[in-house]
Amino acid sequence: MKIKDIKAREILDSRSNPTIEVKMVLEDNTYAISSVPSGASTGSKESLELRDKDERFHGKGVLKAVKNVNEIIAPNIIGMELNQFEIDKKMLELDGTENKSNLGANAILGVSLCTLKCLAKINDKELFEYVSDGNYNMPIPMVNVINGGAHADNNLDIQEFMLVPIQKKEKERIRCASEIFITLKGLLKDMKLSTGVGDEGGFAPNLENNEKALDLLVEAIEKSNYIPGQDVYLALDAAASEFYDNGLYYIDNKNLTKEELLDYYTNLINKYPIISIEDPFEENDYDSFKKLNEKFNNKIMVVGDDLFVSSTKYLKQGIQNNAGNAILLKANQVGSITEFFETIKLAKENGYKTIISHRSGETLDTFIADLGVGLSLDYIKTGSVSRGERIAKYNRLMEIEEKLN
Ligand code: 2PG
Ligand code: MG
Repeated sequence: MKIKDIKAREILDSRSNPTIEVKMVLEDNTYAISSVPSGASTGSKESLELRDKDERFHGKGVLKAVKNVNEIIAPNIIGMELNQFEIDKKMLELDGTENKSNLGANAILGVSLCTLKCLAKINDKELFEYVSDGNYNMPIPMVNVINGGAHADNNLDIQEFMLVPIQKKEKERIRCASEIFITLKGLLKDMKLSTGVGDEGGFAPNLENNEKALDLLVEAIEKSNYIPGQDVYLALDAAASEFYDNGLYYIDNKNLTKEELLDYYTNLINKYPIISIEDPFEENDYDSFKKLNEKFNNKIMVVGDDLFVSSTKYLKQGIQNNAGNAILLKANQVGSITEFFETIKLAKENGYKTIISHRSGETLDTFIADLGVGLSLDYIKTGSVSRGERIAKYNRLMEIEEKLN
C-alpha cells in the first residue's frame, strides 16, 4: 500500500504551546492522525524539537516544523510503500544530522507515528495488537499526584511524587489511584493548602519540604483504606538537572553535594515505600547514578530519563557503567519509531525495566497506552488521574484491558 498524502498542522498542547499534528492518507484512503508531545524538563541530549523562535506564541510556534513536513518530507515520501523502516530511514537521510536539528524531531515523529498507525490499520489491527509479538502486558501506572519542579509554581524541588498501585487489574490500579487522589485533595483542603493542579494534573501545594509530600501520600493511601508498601508503592522523579548548578544540588533551601544528595535519598528510601527514583542526579553524572544503583542493588529502580534520553547511544553507556536498572521511554526524545523500538529492544535485552512515558506538554493522542501494552512494557508514566490529556491514556488502557479479556 502506497502513501497518497501527508499534511501537518499546528495545534495546541495541554500547556497552550503549539505542537504538530500530522495526517497521513494511503492510496485506499485509509488514514491516521498523530500529534506530538513536548517536555519542559528536557534532557540536553534529546533530539531537537524545532520551534520558530519568532514573535508568535512567545517563540514557540512550530510553523517551520509544519513546513518541513509539508514541503520536504511529504514530497519525498508520498508514493512510497508503507514501510516503517524505509520511511524512517528516508526522513533521517533528509535530515542528515545526529540530533534531527534540520527537520526537527517533532516533524519526524509526527510522520513516523502516522506510519505506524497506518500499518496497524491496513493489517486490520488495533495499534496495541500490531506492535505485539503475541505477548501483552498491562503496564503498571506511575501516577504523579503531587507536581513540583519545572511542572508547577510551588516550592517543591522534586518534580514528581507518584503512586504505584499494584493491584492485579489495570482497572483496579486506576481506581485505587483515583480514590487516593480524591482523598489527598481533601487532606490538602483541610490543611488550607492549594488544590490547584500542575502541568501533569497532580496537586501543587507549597509544603514545608519535599519529604512532607511523601508523608501526605502515605496518609492519603491509608485514609483511602489501602496499605502503603503492599497495595501501593511510591516513586519519585527528581529531575535533578533542574535543581543542579555548579556541582551542587539546591533542595529544601540547602545546597547539597552529590554525596549528601545520595544520603538524602537513602534516608527517603529507608523511610518510605519507594520503589523507583528517576533522574536522581544531573544528566551527566553516570557515577552517582551507579552509586545509588549499587547501594540498593535492585531493591529500587534507578531510572534514567534525561540520562538516557531514550537513545541506544546513552543507554549503552549506562549499561556499561551500571548506571541504572530502568529506562524512561519517550518517543519524541529520539524522533523516529524505528529508533525508539531499538532502544526498547536494547533495554529489554539487558534486563532493564521499561517505563513508557508521556511528556508534561501533552495532546489527546493515546499511542503510549497502546505501545505500553503491545510491547509488554513494565510501567507507564502518564501523569495524575486528572486533566483530560492524562485521563485519555488511562481510559485507553482500561479499554485495551477489556478488549484483551
Ligand atoms: C519527565 C517528564 C514527564 P517533561 O521528566 O519525566 O513526566 O517531564 O516532559 O517535562 O520532560
Ligand atoms: Mg523525568
